[in-house]
Amino acid sequence: MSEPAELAARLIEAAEKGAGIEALTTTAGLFDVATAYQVQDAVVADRVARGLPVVGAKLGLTSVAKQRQMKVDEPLYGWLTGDMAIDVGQPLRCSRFIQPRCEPEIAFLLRADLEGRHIMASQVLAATAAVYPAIDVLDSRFAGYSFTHPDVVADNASGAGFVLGGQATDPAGLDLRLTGVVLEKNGELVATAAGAAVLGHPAASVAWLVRALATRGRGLHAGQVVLSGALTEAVPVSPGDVIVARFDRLGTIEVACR
Ligand code: 0L1
Ligand code: MG
Repeated sequence: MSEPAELAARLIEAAEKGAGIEALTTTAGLFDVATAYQVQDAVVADRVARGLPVVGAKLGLTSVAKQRQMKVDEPLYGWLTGDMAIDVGQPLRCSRFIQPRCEPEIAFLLRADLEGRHIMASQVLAATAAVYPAIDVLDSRFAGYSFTHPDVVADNASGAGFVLGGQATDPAGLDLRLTGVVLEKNGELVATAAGAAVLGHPAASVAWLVRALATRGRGLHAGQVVLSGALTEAVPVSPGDVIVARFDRLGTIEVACR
């Protein structure tokens, strides 16, 4: 098996060239999830070294449907860097990506640090300044999204971009399990779901992340954004597409692809 830094270099090069590569587990031998997070760390460290700071985190594979599809029973996480943020009203420039996909998520903006092995959803909600409707923009560095669980962990959970909607909502008094979403692509209904699709409760998903980070001596910080996981399947996008996610109570988010 190659060193984590060498595996990370392959992913960084794929992103820079805009060309998908074969799964690392196919071309470089099998590696476990712990090693995969070391590769991810090296990918993210490279971005930070290039002046692209970490601004938050994301969870993936949080729905039972997606876990079954991937034959795993664990979610995964990755990191959001400043260059991934697409402001509300800005277009999603597809040429920046290899094979972009969009999926609707509930985003948490933290007002307090969160760390510890015993954090639960209630503590996540208490540490949250506001929740937002969000679009997670995925872009696997593996051709055709063909990967194993360790591969996609190494690839920073397919993280590529994110958009936060323009409406901030205090989660107090909201039951995010019941927050419905209607996903449309080019005016056509694509999927519907509710917040409970995300590990039973989007705040429980963030709590899982905090506990997972604690096993590595890490945590989340005030001011960071956390994408709690997709409520629906991701939809492929190309120039000209318009993605709209209508959330009950949280508002609507629209992304125009160029
Ligand atoms: O945000 C996510 O759910 C990423 C999960 C990784 C699998 C994928 O690329 O769909
Ligand atoms: Mg996602």
